[in-house]
Amino acid sequence: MVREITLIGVPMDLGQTRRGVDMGPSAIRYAGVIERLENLEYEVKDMGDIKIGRRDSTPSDGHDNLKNLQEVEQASEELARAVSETINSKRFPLVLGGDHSIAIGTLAGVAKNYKNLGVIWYDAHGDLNTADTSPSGNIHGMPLAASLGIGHEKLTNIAGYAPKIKPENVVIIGARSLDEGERELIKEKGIKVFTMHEIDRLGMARVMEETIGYLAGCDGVHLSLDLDGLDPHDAPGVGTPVLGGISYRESHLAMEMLAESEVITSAEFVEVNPILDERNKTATVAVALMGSLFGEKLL
Ligand code: Z70
Ligand code: MN
Ligand code: MN
Ligand code: MN
Repeated sequence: MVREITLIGVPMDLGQTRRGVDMGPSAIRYAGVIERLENLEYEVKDMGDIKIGRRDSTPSDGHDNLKNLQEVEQASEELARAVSETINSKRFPLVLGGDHSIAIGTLAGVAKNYKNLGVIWYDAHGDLNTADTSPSGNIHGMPLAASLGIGHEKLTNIAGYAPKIKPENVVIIGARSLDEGERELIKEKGIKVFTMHEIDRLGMARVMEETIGYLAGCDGVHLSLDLDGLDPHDAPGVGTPVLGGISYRESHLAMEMLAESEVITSAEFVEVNPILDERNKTATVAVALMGSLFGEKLL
């Protein structure tokens, strides 16, 4: 693992309609992310936050089912530049959200630096909607589709190229709330998904072994971790809690196995909403998982 980490905060809340997720980066910093990583002997630089536009500041101009499209597009371009510059200076980009729409910009910045990027999408949701299939018009339900080159050109073409990733290089872990259009896309593209059913049946250790094996041909692997992948008992501070999720312990095991395999080359932790949280529990869980991802050991 690269020993130099750059933190990039993205106080984005325009990809969905609940307020408060824009405070996610602050909550994660308050939970001690820098100290946690410095204790593991990383050199950590916090570059601060990407600027986010105002909610509903532009008319929808016909993009009826893409809320705040213009502002999401602008922030994604800026984030993509920051992430790519980080990788160019041989540092590990650790992106703090913000809602999951930020993955569009993160992946735009990451993928241009790899020939065959893998992605682990740790989430209760597939985030595989487009304006045509989305039940909500919320762009945070679309970033994986956009990164695959599917959806509105303003979202698929961030940083001037598309697609960012290939369907055969994606693994979704923790899915338990998929919309009909997402199910169809998963089947059509043959995307690898470990739903909660497979996690319960196989156990997290086997799921992670298979995930790491499945992505073995990739020259980099991005971890996109939505805190709602965890069970709401363990991570209550998220906008869209879904019962029956991945436990705190299973999540630590997953991060520890990723650390041991040394496959992860960039990461983001998203959807932390301190307004909906219990005493900053979810940000604290996020930081604890980062500890394991970056090599913290129990003994
Ligand atoms: C639903 C939609 C979603 C995150 C909720 C929900 C999507 N499939 N994504 N929370 N992170 O509106 O598209
Ligand atoms: Mn437009
Ligand atoms: Mn998500
Ligand atoms: Mn989600």
